[in-house]
Amino acid sequence: MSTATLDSIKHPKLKAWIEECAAMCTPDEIVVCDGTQAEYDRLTKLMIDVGMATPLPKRPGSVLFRSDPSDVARVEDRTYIASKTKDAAGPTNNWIDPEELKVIMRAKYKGCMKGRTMYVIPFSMGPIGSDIAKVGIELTDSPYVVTNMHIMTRVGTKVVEQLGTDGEYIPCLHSIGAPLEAGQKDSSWPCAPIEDKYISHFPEERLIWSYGSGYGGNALLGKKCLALRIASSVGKQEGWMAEHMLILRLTDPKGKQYHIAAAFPSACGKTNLAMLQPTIAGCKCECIGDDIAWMKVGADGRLYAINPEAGFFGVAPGTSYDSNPMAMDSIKENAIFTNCLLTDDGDVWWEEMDGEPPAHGIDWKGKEWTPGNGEKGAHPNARFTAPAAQCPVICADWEDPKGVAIDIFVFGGRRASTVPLVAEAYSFDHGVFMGSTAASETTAANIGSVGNLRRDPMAMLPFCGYNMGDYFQHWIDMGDKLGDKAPKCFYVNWFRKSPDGKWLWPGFGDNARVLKWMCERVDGKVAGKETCFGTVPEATDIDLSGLDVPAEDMAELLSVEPAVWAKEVAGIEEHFAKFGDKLPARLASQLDELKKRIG
Ligand code: OXD
Ligand code: MN
Repeated sequence: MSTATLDSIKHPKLKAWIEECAAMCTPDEIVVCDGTQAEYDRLTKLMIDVGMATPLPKRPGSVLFRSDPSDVARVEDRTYIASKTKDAAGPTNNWIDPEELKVIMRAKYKGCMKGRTMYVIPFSMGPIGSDIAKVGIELTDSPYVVTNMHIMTRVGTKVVEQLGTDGEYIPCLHSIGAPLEAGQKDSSWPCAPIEDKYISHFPEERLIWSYGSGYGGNALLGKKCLALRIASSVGKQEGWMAEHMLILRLTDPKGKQYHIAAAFPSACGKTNLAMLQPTIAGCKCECIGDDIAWMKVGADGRLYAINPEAGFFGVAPGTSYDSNPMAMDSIKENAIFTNCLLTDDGDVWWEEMDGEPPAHGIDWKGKEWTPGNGEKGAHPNARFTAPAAQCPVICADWEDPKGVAIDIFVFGGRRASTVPLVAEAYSFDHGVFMGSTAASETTAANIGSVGNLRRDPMAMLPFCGYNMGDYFQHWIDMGDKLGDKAPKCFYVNWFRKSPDGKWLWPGFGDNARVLKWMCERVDGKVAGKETCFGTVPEATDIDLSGLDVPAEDMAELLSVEPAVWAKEVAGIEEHFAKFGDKLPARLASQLDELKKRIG
């Protein structure tokens, strides 16, 4: 591991910030991370030696962690946007006055790293040196965070070099909030109780302070905190977009490429779609990113997207060779698993993995487990962390700093009823309307109840760092800027069920059939049927070759019932009312248009 000390940092402002944080948090030592494999290996060994991590002989270079049962997901209730005014944070964020929050958090940070090491992680979101990339510096007392950040971002000395003596960086302070007294035995997942956790963003200062959690987006601060909450606010100011979107490339049988950026709420199959393997002949899909897209208008007036991340932090349960073979192949080695079941032969397992469940294992809580004992083997939000480069279908040019020109935007969510398999928006404004009214049944990616319908505009509800009314306006402004080069917008619902509760659409690789229809629409090759929701395909225009979906299921999947939509309007009105005069007039008129189409 690097033994670099603060002396290696030649950036006076950065050094002063680190020293100020160290004086507050009082770690026993400070280590500046160099991002090398040796550093990764040494930290992993350290965590194995103290019993935090379990090596997995079946997966070379991989380890398993079990978190504290109170620290298993993002904590939206404890996530704050601390802008100067409440209005700047808007009605969908938890707002608190920045100075008031700093007083509370400084008291928590005081001495919080006692008995621990403060790691300084210099990281780049996006290829180092690219003009789209942004540098962050995370200070953390969690070695688990360091190894995860190694995979999820580009960490290293090069980032510090690139900063020089006065480069711009986003300061990210993180502590698990569990100081160690001399002689005190550490727990295998130290963290603070839920009511002491704070995941705080100061968008005006471009600053992140996180305290009390060691899990995922609460702690790996490059991901949700920087690349979405802070970046969305920076993007609004600078005229670009930071979105909760996967990016994929579809190549048709003639070799024509289409780039698709798709927004779905957490744990709704973004990673599966990002790595989709088409079940139809001739179409090829490759992955560029599975969670976040940063998009800027290029010199040719088109919208170019990069994946700012370097790895996948995917939901494990439900991932299998059936649902996502490419993810399964990405995690054969050099992966970190969190809250999965440990099998007796040193492998991991989770619900809905291929084949029979193991006869025995140790569950995510560290208890003996057997199938049918009434407990989940893996937590529903158990995760794998794996380098994107290990994905067999990662695009050869996924790190091209220029990015890829987006042809298609897709919005969606989990809806058992109401929303058809796919619909195309009538215009970019209508696409923004579809995205801004997107609704989905809640999942385990956040602590809270699962299965309730919530409006999750552009899948950004937990991730927009400013007033969502202004965010909608930003989308409309970007559409105006892009004009006829704007991506075409679609809405999908892979999760529609029959009245007796059976899935109507097979999903996964068969979703390529829907993507194919979208590409044909972009090229003006197929007609569609106008409905109050949008243009839906004729059942015969979806390529169903080799697939056995009964005609009545297709009819149900593509049906849009005006009477059902009339009820949906009430929910949309309630949702829009939250934004008061921040609701763009053009979205209000889109709602009027929808009402007129319903009749
Ligand atoms: C994620 C999430 O981890 O959206 O990507 O929760
Ligand atoms: Mn996500």
